[in-house]
Amino acid sequence: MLIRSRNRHSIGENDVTPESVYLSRRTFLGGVAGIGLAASLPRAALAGPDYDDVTKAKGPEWFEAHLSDTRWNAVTAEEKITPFDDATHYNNFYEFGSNKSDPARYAGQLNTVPWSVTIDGEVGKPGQYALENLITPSRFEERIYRLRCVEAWSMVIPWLGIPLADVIKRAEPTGKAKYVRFETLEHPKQMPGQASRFGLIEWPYREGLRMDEAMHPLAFLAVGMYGRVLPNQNGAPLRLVVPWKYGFKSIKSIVRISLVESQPETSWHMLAPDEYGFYANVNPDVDHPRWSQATERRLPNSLFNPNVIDTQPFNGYAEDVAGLYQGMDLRKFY
Ligand SMILES: Nc1nc2c(c(=O)[nH]1)N[C@H]1C(S)=C(S)[C@@H](COP(=O)(O)O)O[C@H]1N2
Ligand SMILES: [Mo]
Repeated sequence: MLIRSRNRHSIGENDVTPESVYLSRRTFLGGVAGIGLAASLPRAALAGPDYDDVTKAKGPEWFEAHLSDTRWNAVTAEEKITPFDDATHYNNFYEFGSNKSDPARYAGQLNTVPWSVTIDGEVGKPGQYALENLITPSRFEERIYRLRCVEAWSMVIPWLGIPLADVIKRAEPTGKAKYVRFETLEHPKQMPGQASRFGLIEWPYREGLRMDEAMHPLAFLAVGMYGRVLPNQNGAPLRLVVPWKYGFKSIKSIVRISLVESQPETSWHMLAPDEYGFYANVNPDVDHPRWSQATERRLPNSLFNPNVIDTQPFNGYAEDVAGLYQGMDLRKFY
């Protein structure tokens, strides 16, 4: 099994900053859950983390009910979790505008309840599924992942959701299913960026994965983050998270998942094929034509503390995913 708690750098009792105490507790819980002993933990420990800087918000009833059976810390990152305020006020979601502050300002207009997702193409069980019916057959998991944008900034976010593979398996892909194609809602009334004449993207926003990428245990469908329902600006009510790829692959507010035979068109690739590839694996050795990808700004940062760190191959998940690309020229398939 490829998923395990990343406690290689587990923190000792003697590190006394509140941050590291916090992290070591989380790493411990992750490790225990990872080897199947969670049932023997005291109930309080199973209640899940308390992200105290978070603006709490209740999700739909099914979401709140399903939370109590979450597998917390299913995957953890060694780094500090990005403050909630940064993760929700520095966003890319062009449906609401192209400035980083636009999604927080305008995404409240998006109506996410009720929500349904069409599953079609090369599947035995096509249909239009209410979001809750798509998600609740699986247990919620918390995945603390690095998110690395192609623009060379990054964050660490605790997502809540289920493995993408669960949804795909339940749809019963046929032998012809080679790729998975995703589509965001198109609704110019609620998504003012789609009504703008200056938009660059041909709506709806679309993304795709190769079948083996989509079935990889790290590929994730998020419905929440920081222990609560997903804020609209982060892609409510359903978004993809593919932690080893540039952020633009992690499509938000998904309404359609299609299993298809050939490689689908994807939004950023359509817009600038020389700059954004279909694969978009995080790679410090292959620069964007206009900037280096060797380093990244880890948020939060400032002029006085730029907080620049080295970018890792596959965003630090090489051990788990490099095998998917064996024999491929990653300069050609960027
Ligand atoms: N539908 C849609 N999905 C999207 C985008 C978008 O503009 N529209 N932006 C992408 C980009 S470029 C990034 S970096 C991430 C940002 O996710 P975050 O705002 O939750 O950090 O969302 C991705 N998903
Ligand atoms: Mo991005």
